[in-house]
Amino acid sequence: MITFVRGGTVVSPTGSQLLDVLIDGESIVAVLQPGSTALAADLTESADAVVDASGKYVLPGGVDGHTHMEMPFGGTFASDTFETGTRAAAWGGTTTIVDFAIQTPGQRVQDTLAQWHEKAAGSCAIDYGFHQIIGDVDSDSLKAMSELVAEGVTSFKLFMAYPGVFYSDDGKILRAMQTAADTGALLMMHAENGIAIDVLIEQSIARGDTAPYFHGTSRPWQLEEEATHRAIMLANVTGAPLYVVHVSAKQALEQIARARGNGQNVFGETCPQYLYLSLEEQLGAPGFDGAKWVCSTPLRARAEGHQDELWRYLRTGDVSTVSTDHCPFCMKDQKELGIGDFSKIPNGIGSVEHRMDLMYQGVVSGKISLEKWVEVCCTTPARMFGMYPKKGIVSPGADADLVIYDPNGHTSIGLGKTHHMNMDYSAYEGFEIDGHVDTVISRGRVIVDDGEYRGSAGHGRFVKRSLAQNLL
Ligand code: DUC
Ligand code: ZN
Ligand code: ZN
Repeated sequence: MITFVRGGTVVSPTGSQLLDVLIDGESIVAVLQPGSTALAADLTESADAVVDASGKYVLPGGVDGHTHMEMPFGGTFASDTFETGTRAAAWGGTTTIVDFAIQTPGQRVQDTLAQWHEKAAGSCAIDYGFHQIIGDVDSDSLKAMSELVAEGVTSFKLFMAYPGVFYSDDGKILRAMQTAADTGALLMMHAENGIAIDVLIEQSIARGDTAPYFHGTSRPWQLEEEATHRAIMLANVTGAPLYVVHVSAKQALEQIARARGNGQNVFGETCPQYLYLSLEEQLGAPGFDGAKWVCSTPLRARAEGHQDELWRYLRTGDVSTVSTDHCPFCMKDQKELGIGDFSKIPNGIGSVEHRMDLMYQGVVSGKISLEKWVEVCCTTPARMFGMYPKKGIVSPGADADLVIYDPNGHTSIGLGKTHHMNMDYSAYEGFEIDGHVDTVISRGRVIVDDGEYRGSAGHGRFVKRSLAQNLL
C-alpha cells in the first residue's frame, strides 16, 4: 500500500519545510521537495491513497513517554485500559506510549513485566513500550534490571515518595543507580521526600484540613527540590543517567539545570497540568471538586511563578520532554474514595488525548516555537527512550507514524466534545485550542481521519527499545 501525503509543512526540531511524504507499507520511504511536480503528479495518480495536507503541518506521531493504563493504585485501578487509553491517545495525535510495568515488594520483576505484556498485547491501537517500576530493590530485582535491558525495557522508575508502597531509601537508590550505570539504562525518579510528606499529611488530616487543596500544601516545593537535588547527587556518585519525572516546582528545575550545566546526564520531564493548572484554581475548587486535579507531584501555586519558569525551561532545553503522566480516575467511586480525607484520593490526572493540542496552544501563545513543540512531544521522547529514528521524526526509514495538524482548525476540550478517555470528567473542561488533529497515521495505516476513528485494538505493537540516545 502506497500512501502519498501531499502539500504539507513537515515540522522537525530543526525546522519546518514544505515537503511531500511517501509511505510504502509501514514506513516512510521518501520526503520530496514539492518542486518535483512531475513526480508528485505521478505519485498522486499511482498511490493507493493520497492525503492532502495543504495548509497543514505534518508531524511525527506524538510520543508520550509516561502513561499508566489500568494501573493499580490508591485502592483502585486507573480507569483507562490499554484499549481505551491508546484509542484516546490516537484521537489526540499520539502514536506511541511508554507505560509502566510495576513491581512491588514480594513480586518478581520479570513476572510483573509479563503481566503488563499480557494486558497490552492485542489491546492497543498504537505502538507501546514499557518502563519498569522497581518497588523493591534487592539482589533479584537488580539482576532483573540487567536482564530487562536485553528485552527492550531500558528505563527503570524508582520512588522517593510513598513509604510502604513504592518507596526506596537512599541506599536502595544508590544500588539501582549503580546497576543503571553498569548497563547504560536510564534511571527515572519520582523526586519528592515521601518521609517528610507523610508527616505533613498526617498533621494536616489531624488539624481537620482534609479537602483536596491540602493535598497540595502537604507536598511543598521544598520537598520536591530537596529530593531532586538528592537524586542528582546520588546519580553523580554513580554515573547513572537520571530522568526526573513530572517536575512541577521551578526550584527542582533549577537543580536540574545546574546539573546539566555541569555536564551531568540529568533530564527533566514536565506535564501539561503543571504548565496550565494551579493549586489555587483547580485544587482549590469548591467542595470536593479539587479532587479531579489531585496528582503527584502536585499542582503548584500560580502566585509562586512556577508555570512561567517551566515554559522558560522548555525553551532553554532544561525540560527535555512533555509527557502526560496519564493516570485517569473517575470522580464516581474512584476520586470519591477520598471524600473527607484527601490522602485517600487516587493520585492522577488523565490527559493522554490532549497533550499535543495543549502544547500546540503554547505555540499559538508564543511560549514555544513550532519546532520546540515537536521536539518535546515527539523527537526527544523517542531519543530519550531509545526509539529513534523509527519514531519521532519524519524521515526515510522511519515508521510511518504521522499527524496532519490543522493550524486553522479548532478544538474545544470537554467531556461531550472531544473526549474519548474513560473518565467521567475532563481536567481541561472549557479549554479552547486554536488547532486540530485532522489525520493520524500509525505505521502506514490511517487510524483517525477527519473526525472518524479507523483504528483497531491490536494494531499497536510492543516496541523493543534501545538505550537512551541523547546522553551528553
Ligand atoms: N507518580 C506517577 O508518576 N504517576 C502516578 C502517581 C505518581 O505518584
Ligand atoms: Zn511519580
Ligand atoms: Zn506516572
